[in-house]
Amino acid sequence: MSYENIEVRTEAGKVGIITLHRPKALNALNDALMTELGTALKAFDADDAIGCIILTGSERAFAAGADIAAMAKYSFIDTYKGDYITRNWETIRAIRKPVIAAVSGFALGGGCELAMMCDFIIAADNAKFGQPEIKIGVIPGAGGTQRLPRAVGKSKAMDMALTARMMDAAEAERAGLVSRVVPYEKLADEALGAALVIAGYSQIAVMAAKESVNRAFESGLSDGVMFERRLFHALFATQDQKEGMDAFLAKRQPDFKNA
Ligand code: CO8
Repeated sequence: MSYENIEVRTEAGKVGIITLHRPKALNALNDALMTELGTALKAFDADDAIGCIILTGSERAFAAGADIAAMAKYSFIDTYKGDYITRNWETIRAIRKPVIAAVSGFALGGGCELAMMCDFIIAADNAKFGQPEIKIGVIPGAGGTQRLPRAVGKSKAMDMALTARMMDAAEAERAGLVSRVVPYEKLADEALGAALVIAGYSQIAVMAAKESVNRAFESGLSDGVMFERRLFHALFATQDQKEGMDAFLAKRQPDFKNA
């Protein structure tokens, strides 16, 4: 499959890497790009050999937001009825394998929201996060007002959504928006290293862990803990649980079969 707005490759046969590639518009997210991104994500998700996916951009921009030039002409009826802007944005939420966002440069508006839809964010030291939609007369539309406060708390989320100021990588790490910050030159290796670690584990356990952590944002504590417990119980039906525990006791490396 050939793409015009993204680049797609694999590493070590088990990590899928998707690079947003609209350099002239700082990777602004238009309908065509989001369609291609959804197709590529679904293809990696369906590929048994792939254990983890990395989503990244360029040094200057992960993505500077939804494409303002494409959006500017729409009326309320266009957006509400035709769903032109929003229709492709939810695909990433249905991906069951882990998706790591490797963010360098601007992650603004829909770009910040897209990064937050990934499972965790590794940032380069030049990363800048922001929800500046207020400056162009709108508000975040892909979950920014919901995921940002869950990540950084109400005060910082309000500050960013209301003033449109950007948060640098160091502040984003302190606030819990990103899991690690590395120099830009090390970003690709750091993300790949994390992805290879994940891809080395049992895919079933990895998917269960992702599902269970995500449940924390959808349920109360008791329901979430019960959901986790049932998934934990279910993993005892897998060969990988036997293999993982046997290997530990025999002091050898496990050989997971994803079964
Ligand atoms: N959309 C379209 N084009 C863009 C965008 C964008 N979001 N951001 C940058 N570009 C283009 C510029 O127009 C420019 O193009 P050209 O060279 O043809 O003039 C090129 O990229 C380079 O940009 P700048 O010259 O502006 O570069 P600077 O280094 O001076 O500034 C900034 C970089 C600060 C990132 C600046 O470009 C900027 O402020 N961009 C807009 C950021 C923004 O407002 N983002 C939010 C957009 S709204 C949104 O994301 C809503 C999400 C809702 C999703 C709903 C779906 C569910």
